[in-house]
Amino acid sequence: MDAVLNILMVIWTYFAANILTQPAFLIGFIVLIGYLLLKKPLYECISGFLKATVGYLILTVGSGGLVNSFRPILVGLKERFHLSAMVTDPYFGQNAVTAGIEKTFGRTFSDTMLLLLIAFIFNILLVRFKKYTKLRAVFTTGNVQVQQAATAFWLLLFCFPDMRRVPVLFTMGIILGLYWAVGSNLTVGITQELTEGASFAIAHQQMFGIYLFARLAEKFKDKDGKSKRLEDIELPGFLSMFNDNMVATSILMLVFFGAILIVLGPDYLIKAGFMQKDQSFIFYILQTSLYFAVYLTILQLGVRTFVAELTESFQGISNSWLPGAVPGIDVAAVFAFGSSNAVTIGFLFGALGQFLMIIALILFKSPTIVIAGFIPLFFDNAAIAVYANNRGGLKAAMLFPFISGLIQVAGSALIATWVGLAQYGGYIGMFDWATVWPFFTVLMKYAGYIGIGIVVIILVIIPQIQYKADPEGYFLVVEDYEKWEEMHKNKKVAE
Ligand code: ASC
Repeated sequence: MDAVLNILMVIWTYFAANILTQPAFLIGFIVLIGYLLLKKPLYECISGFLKATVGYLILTVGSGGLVNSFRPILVGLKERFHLSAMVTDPYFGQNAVTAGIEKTFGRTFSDTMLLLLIAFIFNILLVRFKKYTKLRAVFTTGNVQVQQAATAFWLLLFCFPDMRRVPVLFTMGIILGLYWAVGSNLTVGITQELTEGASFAIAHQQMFGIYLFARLAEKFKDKDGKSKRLEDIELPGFLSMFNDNMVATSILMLVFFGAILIVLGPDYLIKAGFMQKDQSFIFYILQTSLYFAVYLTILQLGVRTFVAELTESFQGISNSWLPGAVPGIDVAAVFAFGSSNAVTIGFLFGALGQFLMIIALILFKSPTIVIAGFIPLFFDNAAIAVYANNRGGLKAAMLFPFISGLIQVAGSALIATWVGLAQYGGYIGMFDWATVWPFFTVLMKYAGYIGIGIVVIILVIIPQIQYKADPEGYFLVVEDYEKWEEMHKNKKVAE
């Protein structure tokens, strides 16, 4: 019996380490299976697998390039001014958990893979029984699931320090599995609208945030339901150069990162190994800032390469195994839809919000000072702007990332100080983890096991409310987007 279990465990671990936590391959295999189920010729199945995997890997090059080039610049502020501050960044957050978990709770977290598998299977089952659960999306972004599992583990132990290994696994499997399914499901309708039926949802770290702001953005429509979106604006004269996304991104990033790099100064940049000794400071700034546009373009190419494959092949899976379901994928995928300038605007207004809140933390002598990490700053707020612009126009695309920026810093500082993670130097910092999860933590800390029950009930009810609000369109938006659009138009005319 033990031997069988061991073999199973080895297979699981292999699957989790190489596929489940590697979204490029998970998406690749989903495409392969989808095409096989559609009974396509084998060579088309293999082509699909390759295009999807290569496309996703290109996306990873783009988003990894952004993170690796711009994170050190922001974190550099901490080193340059010898600040004792916490960096909001999912990887710093994960490291902080690893560094502190043994000392704080006397535990190590070696069950990550097992937990991911439990939660993934639970997510699939929830979608399989969508007739009852009303859940339509499967979370496939394994790299962020690992970071979330680490943070959730800490939060749970903070509420229940004596909970043993198996109950911890079980509780987290249920709560995280539900959060993934419910959060991703929240983004189904708004993403279908944004992408005009590309049939995917978001599986990332700001799903509740995106949904909230996308809904609030509707308030910015004028009386005839229209909104002035970024793509509708044609700037005149010399400003017309901003109509071109690549030019606009380059100029804005030159100003933004140029200012930060000047504050850091050439001496520090050379000492820290960013800049070569004999390099011109001006050209260093120019090149570094322009790389933003370079990586953004790469990222968009990656998305365009795999999304078409995913849309087509997933029909194989939704025809047979998971009717009416969509895959939840990395939030960066939406940067290839809607207005590209929204991405830049969201990033900058998010930064404005975050910087203002950081100043407030300093002025009010907060025990925890935050250094704005690049990942929450960029990926959360750019995505919020893309959705807000699509539904409410330019003003929404500026206001909501700004508000999000304020909340990300304030929420992260509060929760990380309270649960004792701040002292280990990092917190995940993404929107949902500065809002939704602190709320869950309060519930569980003060209401104990009843709190766990309340969290589960809240999560279970959310898709039911969504369904009740639009029983006719709720599944149709996934199953037949064109028909849904038609219905929607007629409804608007009737109104
Ligand atoms: C995250 C994280 C990343 C990025 C990436 C965006 O939260 O951990 O590596 O965002 O998923 O494409």
